[in-house]
Amino acid sequence: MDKKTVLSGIQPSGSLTLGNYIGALRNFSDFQNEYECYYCIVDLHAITVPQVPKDLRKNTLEVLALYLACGLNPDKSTIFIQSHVHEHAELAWVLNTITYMGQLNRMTQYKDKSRKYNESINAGLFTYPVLMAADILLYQADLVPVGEDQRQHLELARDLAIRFNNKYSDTFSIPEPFIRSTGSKIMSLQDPSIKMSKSDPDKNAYILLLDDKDTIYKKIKRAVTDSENHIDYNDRQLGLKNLIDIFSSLTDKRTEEIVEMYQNKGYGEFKDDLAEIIIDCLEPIQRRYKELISDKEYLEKIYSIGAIKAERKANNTLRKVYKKVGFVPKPDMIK
Ligand code: ATP
Ligand code: LTN
Repeated sequence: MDKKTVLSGIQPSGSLTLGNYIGALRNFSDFQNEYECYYCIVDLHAITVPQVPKDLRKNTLEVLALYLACGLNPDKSTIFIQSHVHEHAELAWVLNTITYMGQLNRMTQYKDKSRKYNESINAGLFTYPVLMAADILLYQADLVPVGEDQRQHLELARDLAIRFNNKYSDTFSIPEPFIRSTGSKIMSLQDPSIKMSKSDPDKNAYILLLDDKDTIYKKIKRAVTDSENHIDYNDRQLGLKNLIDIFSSLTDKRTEEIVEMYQNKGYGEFKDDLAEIIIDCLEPIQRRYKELISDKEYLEKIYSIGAIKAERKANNTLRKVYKKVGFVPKPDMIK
């Protein structure tokens, strides 16, 4: 029987956070043995908000090295850079023509980001979810591991696949999100009502996968809690709830177990232990990352092979799409 397909992507819009890791990246390697996997670094998405070109280039390689350091195996998964496969932008164009403005207007990530970057809102930020649908549908993905914040975008990708299939005949697989019940939305350490985000201007709001031990320790110590001085997991103590979620995600202990463990203990002891857990989890990743990031030749080899493999599959889908919408096939001699 044919293997099912998994696809996901992360933007190289900054250094990756513990939220990116718990919500998305740490799940990626779990699929490698049973599924045909495609993991991309979505640089076309990243330029929908202002980027400094040399930082974008650096962050793209950093995300690639972190993919590998977190266990992605290039012999099993296709790992590539989105802008190397031109089919993404081309399918996005076709999908734009079957997307309703009203649907895009309802997207909460667009609303949030347009508020945040109110001086430089561009059309790309508005059509961002259509490009994401193209990423997914080009590879006929069945499953898309993401954090909770991407659920609405996944719904749009499904909707566009169904609409295209109904209009032109069966073309795309209908993708499902893979979102875990714990850890799918890690919140800011400074404001537990908003999600931890790599583009937060407050550095204390997030932990980076590449933060050193002291920084991790300090950031956890400074994380906002409350004055109840009692360890519990509820919606009144949101800061603490978020820290317990992080603890639970990294240890596989249930939240009730953690509350029980710290019953007669203070926040200080809980935070010390949590910082230790995060440091122990990130230490091997950072070690492997350091080796990889200094080997530019190896990284180039990985993304070159990835681009060739990805393009093969993407082109196959795009050719079908172009034919179905009525474009004249390109003659062999100019392919
Ligand atoms: P930006 O701040 O630039 O918008 P981001 O940190 O939100 O970026 P993305 O690159 O857009 O991250 O997301 C990559 C993956 O990480 C997505 O699957 C997303 O759902 C997941 N993710 C991002 N932030 C969190 C979080 N705080 N908790 C859980 N998952 C997250
Ligand atoms: N939109 C996602 C990043 C992203 C993605 C994808 C995730 C772009 N294309 C395809 C999964 C599949 C985000 O903002 N986190």
